[in-house]
Formats: sequence, C-alpha cells, structure tokens
Amino acid sequence: MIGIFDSGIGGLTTVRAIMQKLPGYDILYYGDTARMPYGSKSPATVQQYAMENSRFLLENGAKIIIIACNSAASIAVDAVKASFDLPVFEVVDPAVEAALATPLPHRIGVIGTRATITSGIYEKKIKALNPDATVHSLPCPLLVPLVEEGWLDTPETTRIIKKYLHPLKTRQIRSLILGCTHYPILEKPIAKKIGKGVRIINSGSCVADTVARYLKEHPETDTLLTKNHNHRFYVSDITEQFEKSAKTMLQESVSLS
Ligand code: DGN
Repeated sequence: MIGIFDSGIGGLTTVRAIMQKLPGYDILYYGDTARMPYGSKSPATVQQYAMENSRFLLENGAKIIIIACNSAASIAVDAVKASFDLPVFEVVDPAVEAALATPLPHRIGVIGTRATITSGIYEKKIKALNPDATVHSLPCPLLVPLVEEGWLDTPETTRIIKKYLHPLKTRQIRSLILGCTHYPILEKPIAKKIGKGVRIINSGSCVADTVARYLKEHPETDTLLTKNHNHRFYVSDITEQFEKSAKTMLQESVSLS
C-alpha cells in the first residue's frame, strides 16, 4: 500500500495524482480531520501529529509514506524519515524542482499556510538550488477552512483569494507554487486572479511524478506494493463534507473508516 496523509481533504489532490500516474496501486489514506488545521499549530504539535499519522499508516500496511501536507512536510519530514524504516516522500521538494524547471527568469510566488510560510522552507530550498531565483511567499490561512467547508466557488472565496493574491500581482512572478495541498482544489479561481502568464505549480501532484520515478528505479520497493485497485480512506473524525468532497474529487465512491 502507498500510505498518504494530510490534515484533511487536501491530500486527496495527491491521491488523485497517484491514481492517475500509478493506476491500480493500492492506497491507504489518512486525513486527520479531528485535529486540522495544522497550519496554525506549533511546530512541536505538527511534528507529533506527523509521527502519529506515519505510525498509523505503517501499522496498517503502508510500505511507503507520502506526507501530502506542506505544513507537516516543512516541519516534520526529517523526524519521520529518521524514525521509520521505509521510503518517505513529501510535497515540497518536487514542487521546488518543478518551479525551477520552468523557463527563466525564476520569479516564484509561494502561497501556503502560516506554518509552511513561517518555516521558510520553500525559499531555503529554492535558493539552495538557484541563488539567483526571487521568491515571494505569502500565507493564505483562510483558504484551508474554506476548502474543508466546500466553499469552492462562492463570491466570498473569490474575494478572499483576490485580497490574498493582491501583493503578488505587482511582483511580476512567472510561477506560483500552491504550497498547500488544499489549494489545487481552488486552482481555477487562483489561476484567474493571478492572471495569464503565471504557471501554477501544484505541490500535491508533483510528488506523484517523484514517486513513480522512484518506483521505476527501485523495483525492490515496487514489488512490496500491492496493485489491486484497493483504495482505503481513514479519517480521525468522520464528516459528511469529507465524504462528499472525496467523491467529487476522486470520481469514485469513498467509504470512510
Ligand atoms: N494540506 C495542508 C498543507 O499542505 O499544508 C493544510 C494544512 C492545514 O491543516 N492547514
């Protein structure tokens, strides 16, 4: 099983990408809905949650883990890698690589939760690979609750996106990293507000390419993964909204445990 976790429904953008790029692979998803949002919690708390979620996935048969949450990845990936003896992937590095693979000049915008933006992880990683890149980062904390609430195309959501993105509009960015796996669910209104000519990079789906490449290069890991089109979804608090959003996003019926 490919184990994937997030604080809520955001990680389903990664599930969707894994289903497309690795069809048939069994997936075990954990959404920590009872304790979301992670973005406004302290680093120590997010790290503790990430460790608990990883243990849950491992104990339930995951052979690799994808941290499909930027907030958890930016704070806890090293701790998870050090504690569990299995391949661990996360969403930040693949998005950074994708942003730097776009044509020059590298004027990159990053939006994410407060935890992710405060960690400075994107800026550090981008600058480490290309010191000449310019990075403009912005926290957009209201977007996660709006997505979890299913407010995807309401006028209120559009207005909030417009207000958040306003400072980026004057920066002449060429690409925009959606540094939160919830944000691709709002990709259309975000793309509309940021304007044409800005390439949108979806941190949730970039990781699917990384995992597919890894499995090709590591057949010993690939053989550990079962491929029976079995998709299991666990949440720490069952909500009707999660079930509804999951069905819409994945185009399949989802029963929660
Ligand atoms: N999907 C999570 C992320 O990528 O950061 C959102 C975290 C949260 O719970 N706010």
